[in-house]
Amino acid sequence: MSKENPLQPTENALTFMLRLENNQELAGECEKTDLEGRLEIAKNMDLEISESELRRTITMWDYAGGWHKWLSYGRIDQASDDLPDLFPDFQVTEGDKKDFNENGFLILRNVASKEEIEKYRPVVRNCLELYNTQYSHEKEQGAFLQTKNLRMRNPAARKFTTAPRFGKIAADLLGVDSVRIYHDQALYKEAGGSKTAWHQDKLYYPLDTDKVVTIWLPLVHVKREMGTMHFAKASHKKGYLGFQPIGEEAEDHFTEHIQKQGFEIFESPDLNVGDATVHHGWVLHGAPPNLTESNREALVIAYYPDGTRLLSPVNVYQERVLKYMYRELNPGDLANGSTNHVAYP
Ligand SMILES: O=C(O)CCC(=O)C(=O)O
Ligand SMILES: [Fe+2]
Repeated sequence: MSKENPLQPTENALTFMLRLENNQELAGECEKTDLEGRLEIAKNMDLEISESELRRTITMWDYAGGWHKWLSYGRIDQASDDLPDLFPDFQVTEGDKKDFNENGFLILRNVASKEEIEKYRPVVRNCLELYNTQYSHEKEQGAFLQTKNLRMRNPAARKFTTAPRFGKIAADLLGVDSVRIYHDQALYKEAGGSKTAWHQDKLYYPLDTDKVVTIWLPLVHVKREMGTMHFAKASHKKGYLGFQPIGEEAEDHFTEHIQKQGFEIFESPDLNVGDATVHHGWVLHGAPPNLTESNREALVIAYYPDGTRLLSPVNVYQERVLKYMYRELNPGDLANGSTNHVAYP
């Protein structure tokens, strides 16, 4: 991920967004001005925020979908009517379930048709173009572009990321009747974009369950050199491996850990449009840089069982998630926040 760590919002920007939500008069003032004016208003409230901090915070943390109006970009209300329904008609086999439980990841072929993915690809691209904050023209090399919570942006994106086809795959692999979406995210590794360090996803999630699964769905044909994922086989069985937020340090730490533990590394093969990989919340995973001239376009969706409860946060990331994503809830409550849609059934 980029050096700035795009997962990190700033407290000031988050505080400003929450105040706008809870104060109509202030929101009215902000509506009358432009981005610069809004940053000036924040400054007068003792909240010093840079434009890029505000953009990044809104891009990554706008769970309810109401904050992006504070960027100059506006929003797109793309309709969903002419987009294909992705019915829950993909069969996960008993062998798939066994492999997933044993290894902590899985390659699934043809979860969608090429036509289906091609219809949705521009929808995801639109969201990225409007909301992403770190385009490569601002950098020397290609960036790793991340835009979260597309389902909150417009009906077209929602139809894709909340599709029951993907929800059923998650439910079947977790062995539960019903799943909710933790988040969805467009992850575009531009040509030259850097590697994804080894990490465990569940580190960030204040959820009282080990049953977390992410579907990683490429929107273009991806070759190994573009940065398909790699996994440390069966590492999910060890559970939490320590506070190692994604970054250079975690990369070094886990590289050594993998060697010591003797975990076999599985490199995901080339994936066709319509294929996907799936990984467990505790499995160690990462991806190489994009060494090609094309963008590696992918969408990821993370799920957990409906009925899961919230944990007391054990790190700063989980604290933020509780405060800003599950904002109407407390530790011990069911993790059924209004933005965590039931994706299946
Ligand atoms: O796309 C990548 O390179 C990383 C994705 C990832 O870590 C995830 O989906 O959990
Ligand atoms: Fe991950």
